[in-house]
Amino acid sequence: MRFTKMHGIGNDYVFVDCFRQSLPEAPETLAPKISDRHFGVGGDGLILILPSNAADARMRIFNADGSEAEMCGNGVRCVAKYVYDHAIAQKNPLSIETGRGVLTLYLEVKDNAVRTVTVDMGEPILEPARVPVQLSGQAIVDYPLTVEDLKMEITCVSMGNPHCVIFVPRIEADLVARIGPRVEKHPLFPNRTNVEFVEVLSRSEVRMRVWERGSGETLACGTGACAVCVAGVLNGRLDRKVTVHLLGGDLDIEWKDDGHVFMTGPAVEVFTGDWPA
Ligand code: ZDR
Repeated sequence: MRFTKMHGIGNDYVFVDCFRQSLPEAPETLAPKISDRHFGVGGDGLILILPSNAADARMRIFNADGSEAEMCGNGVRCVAKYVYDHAIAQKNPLSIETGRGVLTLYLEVKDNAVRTVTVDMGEPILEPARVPVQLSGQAIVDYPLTVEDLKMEITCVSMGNPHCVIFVPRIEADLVARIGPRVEKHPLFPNRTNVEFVEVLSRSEVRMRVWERGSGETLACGTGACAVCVAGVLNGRLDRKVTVHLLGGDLDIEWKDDGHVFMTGPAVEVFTGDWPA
């Protein structure tokens, strides 16, 4: 099986072009093996690029633990780059079908290759039952939660996949690995959740680290950066246009007045290879 290793600011995935071949085994069992950084190719998960009846291509994402997720912001930019650069569809904008519907992606192309992509990520989902989070109300904004010794306020946003955003004065070194998995698997979240820790630098700039559902700490999370922008507007800490600094680089996020969130960032192809069937 041919694969392509790609990343969006260090959030790296193994991509398989399913237009041209089929998988040697079920993605749920392939994802943990191929994502392993010592015994496999190495990555935060496995992403399949498939034909679609509704768009130029369809994406499916599997976390490193084999669970399937609805959406991946850094991954969908890479899918757009693959689809354009490998001439599956050389359109601009492109449409990609994901677990949260068909998204529109605007490409910045240089020397016939995609460099950066702006994705219309759609409207955030705030109703607790649809995030999902087991609390009541219109939206969960700065809800008090204590995990271990840490008193936090959580804001819950779905960008198709669930996010729990936590603003902190400083992201201490052990915070992500210590608190992240506890929040990911907290009984409040029936589908588990991705967890973002955020330090506000100004109303238009934040630093964030992420604990991803099913993959652990990663260098970046595109849907998470979008959720952080939305959460910061809801709790009054941020303007609608922010730069998010992640361990692997920066993303620009804007929650437009029409309700749609736009994410801009790079997509990079690193290498291709053969996975023995
Ligand atoms: C796939 C994911 N771990 C989940 O389970 O929802 C979220 C990953 C999001 C991804 N890193 C992104 O949006 O860039």
